[in-house]
Amino acid sequence: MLKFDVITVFPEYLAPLRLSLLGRAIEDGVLGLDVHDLRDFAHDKHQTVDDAPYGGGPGMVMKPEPWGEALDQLLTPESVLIIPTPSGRPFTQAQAQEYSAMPHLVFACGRYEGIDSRVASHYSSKVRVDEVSLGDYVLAGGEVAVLTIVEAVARLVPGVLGNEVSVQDDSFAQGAMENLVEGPVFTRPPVWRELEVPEILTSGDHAKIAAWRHLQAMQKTAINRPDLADS
Ligand code: JCH
Repeated sequence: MLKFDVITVFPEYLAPLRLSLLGRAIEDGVLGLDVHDLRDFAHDKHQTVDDAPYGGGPGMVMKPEPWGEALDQLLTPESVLIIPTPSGRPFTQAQAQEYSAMPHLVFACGRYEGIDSRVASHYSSKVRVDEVSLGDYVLAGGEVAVLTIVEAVARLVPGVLGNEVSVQDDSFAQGAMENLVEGPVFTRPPVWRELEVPEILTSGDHAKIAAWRHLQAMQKTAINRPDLADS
């Protein structure tokens, strides 16, 4: 069973993880999820989690001590500690696949200007620590990144999706669709607001349909994702 632990100063931010697909998987015991309030690990009267940055500058930085208390309690040698940050390595589908086979993922959600860097340094000698970025834009904290990463990982865990083949040919899935985004998809009705479904999709010629879909995927990739280039 893949267990997720999330540490945050806004536990309610993670509530959507209990809806829909993931909520069912948690209920069924296919996934585990616990969300922890960082302030519960701060022992001063005001449960302080932030302080001014050494060296000056704007904003506040998260103090290391509450993180140490929380992580000492939650991490085991089998855990991976994932820290969302705009300065992390870009999160990819390949990484989602790797995480989906692991037993325990612990997420540290920063706020303010981030977490004192000694937290990542300290735990790097004990467990795998991945600093990950969702993309080149700045969020207000790690929570939304964790919603994204947990959803991307959880749907790859056998028994979560319910439809095991449909994860195979997703855009970005490694293998099946080599560096292509998915082309357009259609369902009933055959005509909607004068727009017709491409005739080939109703032809019943599965080889032709596959070739057409591949061409559509290549065209959409060239237009929307020239960075995926080559094949
Ligand atoms: C985060 C912030 C200015 C951080 C605090 C914790 C991740 N891909 C991605 N974008 N943004 C994040 C992210 C993750 C965790 C935290 N912030 C806000 C603001 C910073 O440096 C100038 C750093 C943002």
